[in-house]
Amino acid sequence: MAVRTIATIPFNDQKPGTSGLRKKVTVFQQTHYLENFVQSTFDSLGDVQGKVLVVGGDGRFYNEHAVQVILNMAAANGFSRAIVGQNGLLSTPAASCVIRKYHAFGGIILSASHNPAGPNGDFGIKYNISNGGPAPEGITEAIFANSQTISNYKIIDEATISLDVIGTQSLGGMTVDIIDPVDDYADLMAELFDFDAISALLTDESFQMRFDAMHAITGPYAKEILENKLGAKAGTVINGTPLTDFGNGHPDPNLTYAKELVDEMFSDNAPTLGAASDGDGDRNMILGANFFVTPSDSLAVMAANAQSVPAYKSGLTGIARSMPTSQAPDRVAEKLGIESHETPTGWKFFGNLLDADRATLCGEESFGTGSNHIREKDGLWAVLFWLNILAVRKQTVSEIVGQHWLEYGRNYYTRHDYESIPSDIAKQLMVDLEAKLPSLIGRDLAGKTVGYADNFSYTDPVDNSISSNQGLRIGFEDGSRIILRLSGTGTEGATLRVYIESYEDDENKLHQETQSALQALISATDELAGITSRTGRTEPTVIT
Ligand code: VG1
Ligand code: CO
Repeated sequence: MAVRTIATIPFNDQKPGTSGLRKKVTVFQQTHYLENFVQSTFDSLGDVQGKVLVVGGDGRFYNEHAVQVILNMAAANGFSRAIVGQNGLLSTPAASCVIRKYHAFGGIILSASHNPAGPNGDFGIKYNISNGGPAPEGITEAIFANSQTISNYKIIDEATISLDVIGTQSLGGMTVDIIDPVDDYADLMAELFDFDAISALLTDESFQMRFDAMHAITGPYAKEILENKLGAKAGTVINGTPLTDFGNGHPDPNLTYAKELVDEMFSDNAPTLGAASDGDGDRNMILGANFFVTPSDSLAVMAANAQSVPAYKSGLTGIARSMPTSQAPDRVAEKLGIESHETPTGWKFFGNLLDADRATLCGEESFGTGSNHIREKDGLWAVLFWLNILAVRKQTVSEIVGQHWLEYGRNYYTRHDYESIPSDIAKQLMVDLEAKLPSLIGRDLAGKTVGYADNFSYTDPVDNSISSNQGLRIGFEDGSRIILRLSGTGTEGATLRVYIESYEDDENKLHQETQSALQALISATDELAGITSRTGRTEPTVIT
């Protein structure tokens, strides 16, 4: 098949954000738009002749079309083999697993995670490197630079692969292997966890579990692993058939968007464990009966109980969390005498720490937890980790977290999101607040003394690369923090994220309602940054 070189001109908006390039489907549907980004990606990788590429996505609208285009371009650019999930599907963690297992050169993941899907929804694309993790900033910057000067791309004459047929096909000299999207991932999970113990728990009459796949990619993974392999009762997995528009939902596993699950978990007959995952399967929410585990606490509890899980029995080398994630995991690291790391938002910053074995568990407040088993956050892995802990400790979720607070104290934590505010207002708010920061140090705010106030900058301890402008933070002498940053994954206006944390170790104050416990800091933030006065919003769009 002939390789064609197609002339094109740059689009000025192809800068990858926190997790790849995310735009409206209609933006991706512009002539050459997808092709430009794919060629810019390939051109940032050096010689790809003879290399292996993994391709798959979360199954949203435009997924299959994009997979066909990418395969035709990969063949034209000289890749020798592509490994593709059946029907173009691979959850983000499964893609990471497959890249590592088959020693691929890298992978392209098609996902806009939890952002709504469908013809009027969002689409996304990102490149992962050979360790299975998101491309570091050096590569994403090179991709953007290439996209600004691109003048042509390479593609073979239109050819279509049968994505539904497992097995080997050939495309313009490139081998295409269509694999089962679940098998490799399910095998890895069986290696990490005590499946016998989890199975005994799930088949116990007194134990009830509900997993909400939110009409997105984790349905087939959860059904295979929880119901088929581990014997959970049929119906444990709800909304388990992936739909190209995610059933018009917003598959973000949090208290607002996972409403069906949350309603059941806060009802009189609540199951013992509730969990949900997001559009591409890398996020997780954990709930007990009438109890919500914050993602920050979840990471801390997992770290403190890691010895219950076969893969982590021999100990953790360190724990890494993103900067806005609460400091609860740091306390566990301190007690275990292991390193703790604070990185900018986005999983790409954990890659070096995991590769250098300086962190075993990682997490973000945005419902992301993971470990060195792959290089992405991993929703079902986190659920299996909790099941393994429950199977060993034989206590409820709320008992386990309650005991954790008694031992370590509690980091009250909330995130307030203000979505779709005009970009210029959001940017000005950040500029003005940053200008105020130096004058805040030493001052009293919400009855607490400010210890530091800055714009977070991170120096990677492994390769010494510096990532600056990663969020404004105001830290108090008692450990409380206020953090503000703008989202790097949205596709409409700007999303302002406000993260608030305080620490409590008085035994009698461990069970307050979160928003009331943090009220003084919440009000102080509004006053300081002028959120209501500038945006006209009197309350956040989403509170997690
Ligand atoms: C958000 C989260 C961040 C996460 C990223 C990708 O980024 O805050 O923690 O890594 O989404 O997650 P931002 O820039 O919008 O705050 V996923 O599940 O959307 O791939
Ligand atoms: Co996601």
